[in-house]
Amino acid sequence: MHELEKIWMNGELIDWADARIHVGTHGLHYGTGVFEGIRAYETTKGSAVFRLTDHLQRLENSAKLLYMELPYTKAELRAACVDLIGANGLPECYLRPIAFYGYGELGVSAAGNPVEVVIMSWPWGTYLGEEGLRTGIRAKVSSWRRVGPNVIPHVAKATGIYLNSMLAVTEANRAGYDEAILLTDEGFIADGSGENIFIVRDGTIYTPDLSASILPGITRDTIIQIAQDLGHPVVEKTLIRTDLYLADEVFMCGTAAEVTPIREIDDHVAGPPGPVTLEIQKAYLDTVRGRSERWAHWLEYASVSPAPAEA
Ligand code: PPE
Repeated sequence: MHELEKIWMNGELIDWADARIHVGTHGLHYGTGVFEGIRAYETTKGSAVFRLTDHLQRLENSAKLLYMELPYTKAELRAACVDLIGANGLPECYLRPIAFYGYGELGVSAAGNPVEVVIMSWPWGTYLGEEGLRTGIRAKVSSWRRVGPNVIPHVAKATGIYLNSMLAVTEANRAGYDEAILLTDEGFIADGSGENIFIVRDGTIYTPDLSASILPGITRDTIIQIAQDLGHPVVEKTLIRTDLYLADEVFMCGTAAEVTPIREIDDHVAGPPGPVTLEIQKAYLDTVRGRSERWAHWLEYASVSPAPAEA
């Protein structure tokens, strides 16, 4: 991992190497944490964090679903993210706020454990490779199903739920594919291990609705709005596996993955990235990089002072 200078931990900016926790931490044993993934982009107006407040709102929602009370307000966490970017001096980075039940009592009930809050930042290049972004990736429908809404709340970006994603992506990678596509327990299309999914057919864009065991992705929401604004009809509905195979275009999206085309699914060729995918990918990158006035309200700026001159 590319280490930076500082990590924000429980209200303080501390040195990277000092951000440690005890092995008896509740979240380590039971996956009782919630987190976010946020990107900051270097723009002509400085470091712009994309939809920071929306990500922090989702963090707050995720905590609520885990009966967890965050010891910091959204405004405090927002300031912490901005301070961290400034302290690390890297205008283009990935931010990872995480809140988890800490060290106190072991036993499944989280009661009696403090809530620890940490924010890391580091440079994260493309999620599925530079080439994947340009020419598309190969995906495989996973034999692992998504957890249902009454198993673990999939609306929460909770650490423990990612065991499901880890199994799926590992299986797909071992079979020679770049990414997994997970189905719901009922067999409908849900999402990727770390992305939401869209298909294009006959000029309409489709994506699974929020009841399909998916994370309410902020990139998903962004793309729905951008696509509609560009004049494309977008329909959120239940999709079946064969919709993937018969689609004109398929792409995945997420903070880390941005807009990644899919060129092959289960050995069915979807083809090179199509015109709608490429149009949306460009519009998304223009938006996050501050080149679109239309969506300028989604950018929240952090100031990064230039590195001090060498003495
Ligand atoms: N579904 C899942 C399962 C998911 O993990 C993500 C984010 C999304 C959808 C897209 O959500 P959003 O980022 O709000 O558009 N996955 C994060 C990476 C996970 C990882 O650590 O690896 C991310 O993109 O930051």
